[in-house]
Amino acid sequence: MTETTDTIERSLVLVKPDGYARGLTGEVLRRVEAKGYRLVALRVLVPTRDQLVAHYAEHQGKPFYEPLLEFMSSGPVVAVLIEGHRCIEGFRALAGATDPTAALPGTIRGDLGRDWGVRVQQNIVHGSDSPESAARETTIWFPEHG
Ligand code: DAT
Ligand code: MG
Repeated sequence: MTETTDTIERSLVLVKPDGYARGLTGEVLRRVEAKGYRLVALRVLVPTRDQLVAHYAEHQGKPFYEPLLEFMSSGPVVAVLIEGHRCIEGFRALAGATDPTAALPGTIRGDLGRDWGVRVQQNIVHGSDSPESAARETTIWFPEHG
């Protein structure tokens, strides 16, 4: 039997208002499941300002911060808790680079996103960038799983 000491990771994924409005939720979930990750929890909601301030605390004061909060509260998002070994790194690889123009074809942002000439990049998805971020973000979007 193969033994592993790895802890199974969880990552917090958001389908952002642009992805939801464009009907891309299914395509994002399809890619997550095709990769082999498990969906643990899923919720459709319009984020509150408090949730977004907590979620994007690291970006407070940056030029795109207010546009980012305005964009993220502009409509429903789909919050998804995913699970699997190294899924934090794995989902970031599926998502691609932050700038959807530079994101490689084959990635969610590269295949489905583009620049719309606005002050904040609308790039379809969010994914936690570390185990610490994943734990913090899980308490914001899925307190029952935090
Ligand atoms: P990521 O979502 O790839 O982790 P991030 O955490 O640095 O990127 O930024 C959060 C979001 O803010 C990002 O998804 C899009 C937007 N953003 C980041 N940098 C930006 C910039 N220089 N100009 C416009 N929007 C930006
Ligand atoms: Mg980030």
